Amino acid sequence: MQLNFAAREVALKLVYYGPALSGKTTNLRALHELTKEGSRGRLMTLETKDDRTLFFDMLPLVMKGDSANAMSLRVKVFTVPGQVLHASTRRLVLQGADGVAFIADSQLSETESNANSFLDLRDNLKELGRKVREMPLVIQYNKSDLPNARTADEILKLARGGREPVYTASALTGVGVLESFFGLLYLTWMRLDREHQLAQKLGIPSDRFLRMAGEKLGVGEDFERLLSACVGGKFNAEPSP
Ligand SMILES: Nc1nc2c(ncn2[C@@H]2O[C@H](COP(=O)(O)OP(=O)(O)OP(=O)(O)O)[C@@H](O)[C@H]2O)c(=O)[nH]1
Ligand SMILES: [Mg+2]
Repeated sequence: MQLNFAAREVALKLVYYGPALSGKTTNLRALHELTKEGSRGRLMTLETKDDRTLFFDMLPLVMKGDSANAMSLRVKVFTVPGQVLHASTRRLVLQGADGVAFIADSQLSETESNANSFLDLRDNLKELGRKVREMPLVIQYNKSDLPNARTADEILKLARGGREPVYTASALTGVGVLESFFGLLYLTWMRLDREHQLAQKLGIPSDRFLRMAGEKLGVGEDFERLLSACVGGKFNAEPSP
């Protein structure tokens, strides 16, 4: 997080992590589509010819304060390149992250690459002197539309076995994209508020945060619904370590 009182701005960094081809870039494209012009900047993507991210993607979002004196919230959403060979780039992108969305591939055949990528996330955080358990984290099972995807029952079992909010998604059509994003944004906000009294600094009470963020991003959604859209239906904003 960066707090810049002179510019009246708080900047957060969210990172979409996960194995190659799980749909991280696709999530960012959908997020870009679903947010309104004026609150979103240009989506930067850098890909090779087969949809593979070479370095990273980045989508800047801004939630402007209501008056000249009010603080604005700027969120930069990054993706890492999932291909194994880009390990050092992933660590670079992960640096300074305030929250992570782990985009897993729902296909049963991808179980091992999901697990390997999660270990890679843990190792990279460790290298940066941070712990995966202490990072605001949501898990998304993407590509749920594919025929060999895990069933809802299987994902529910996985969700019950962990502390993090879990979402199912089909990012190609935008399903589950906002739910995962706002889940992560809220989790990150709650954490930073506990550590840095963000609500007080920005003058936004935490119970109004999500609604405000949604309005500024032009997302006309019922936020109770967004939060309860995680697998199992109960959003845990303060997962205990
Ligand atoms: N059927 C289906 N295909 C998807 C979905 N999400 C992404 N894809 C496809 O999967 C391929 C890879 O998607 P990307 O978003 O580029 O994957 P990535 O995670 O950014 O991959 P790297 O950059 O290599 O790490 C593309 O052809 C997408 O169109 C989904 O929900 N369902
Ligand atoms: Mg990509």
